[in-house]
Amino acid sequence: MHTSISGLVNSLQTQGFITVENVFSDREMDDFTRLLNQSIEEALSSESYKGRPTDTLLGRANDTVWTLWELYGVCEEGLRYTRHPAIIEILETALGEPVVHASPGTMFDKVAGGDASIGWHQDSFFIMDPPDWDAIDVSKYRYQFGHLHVRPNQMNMDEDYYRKSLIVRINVDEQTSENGVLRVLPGSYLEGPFELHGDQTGKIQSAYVEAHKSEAIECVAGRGSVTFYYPTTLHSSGISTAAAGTHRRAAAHRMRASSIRVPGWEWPTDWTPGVIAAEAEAGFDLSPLS
Ligand SMILES: O=C(O)CCC(=O)C(=O)O
Repeated sequence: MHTSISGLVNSLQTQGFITVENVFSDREMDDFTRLLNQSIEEALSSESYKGRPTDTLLGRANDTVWTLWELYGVCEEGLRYTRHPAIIEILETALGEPVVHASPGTMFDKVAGGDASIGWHQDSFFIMDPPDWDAIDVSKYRYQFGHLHVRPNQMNMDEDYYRKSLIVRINVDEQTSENGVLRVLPGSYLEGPFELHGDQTGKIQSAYVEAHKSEAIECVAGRGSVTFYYPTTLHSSGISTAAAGTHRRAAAHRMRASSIRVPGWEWPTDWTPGVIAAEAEAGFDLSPLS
């Protein structure tokens, strides 16, 4: 890598995000695209796919498929792309210890003609299980694929747990201003979750966005690059105005420091990568990085 790992991590900790170009070769991204297409086609061909209802597994934008939830749970062969040595090294250096999956990931595809756009938000939840399902009111949480999305004000935070986890976004296609690139507000992750500022209605976050939106950065990135960001980095993305047929795929998952424990909650144990620390895999073409 041209830039040192410590330089990258320093920039990540200052800005809240970084993009590392040329992590994957075109051949690797061709293969990942094939796996993603195969999962979507297989899911579309029946009402449920690998135990998940297709209509909740796939999200639509106009007549395009724009999200594939539970990405690495259903596209098992794609998991190896999360094990690239450079990805694991950056995560372990930034989080200071071995890392495990905090989410099975989602593929986001801004297909030209789709109307998918996302307003400014933080990814301020953890996917967790209660020790006793009968002891909680499930309606107070977002329930998805057998687990709960637990928000910062629904857990005891004796430190900012969101600084102990990072989103990894594999840019399977080029990300451009025209095709619905991810936008971020640099440094916003340092605010922590806005809900902990007493912001139950979103007003404080909106005021922050208004004051800082002129500083927004478009994460324009090449095919095969990887963007890392802290979950409380404010981010958004507009619709694609690119030429017909253009895809803008990105595969995003969250990794956490393996030692974090949230009092009163448990990490899901039904998917091995959420339990066993990730190790770098061999077999990647490391030449694009050198
Ligand atoms: O890929 C996108 O356009 C949006 C992704 C996003 O908002 C998220 O990962 O939370």
